[in-house]
Amino acid sequence: MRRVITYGTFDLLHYGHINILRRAKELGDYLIVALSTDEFNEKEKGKKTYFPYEKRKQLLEAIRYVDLVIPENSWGQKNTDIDEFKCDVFVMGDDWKGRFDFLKDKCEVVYLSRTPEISTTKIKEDLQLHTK
Ligand code: C2G
Repeated sequence: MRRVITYGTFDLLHYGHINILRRAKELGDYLIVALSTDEFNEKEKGKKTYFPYEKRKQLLEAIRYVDLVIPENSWGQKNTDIDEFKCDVFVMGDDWKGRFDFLKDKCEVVYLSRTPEISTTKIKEDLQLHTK
């Protein structure tokens, strides 16, 4: 079984996230999503999520492409995750291109193109415009 892993916050889940999860799953048979915890988001990413971890996890677990959701608590856990879950492929959007090449001695590293026109920031900005 070819196991794929990817990481992210996935807050205000949108079709750009679905696009990358679908393509990540196409690279194997089993997709693990390491979901950034609320604490990791706030302390390390400077992100305040709209939905808390448990809700974001619930949403991801409802996606047909996702087989397992685990917490992402630190930047440095990728090496141990790949070992622990015996991952064959590490996937991230190409906004991260090159940033995780150090994992290449453990598994395949694949950067997939982002869906350019959609982002959580854009959604929030559009909503603010429409509510004025
Ligand atoms: N993504 C995408 N298209 C978009 C928006 C996001 O393909 N329009 C992808 C990103 O490239 C990423 C994944 O969806 O691979 C999750 O995006 P975020 O939730 O923004 O994740 P990020 O904050 O980049 O966290 O340790 C790695 C980090 O946890 C990644």
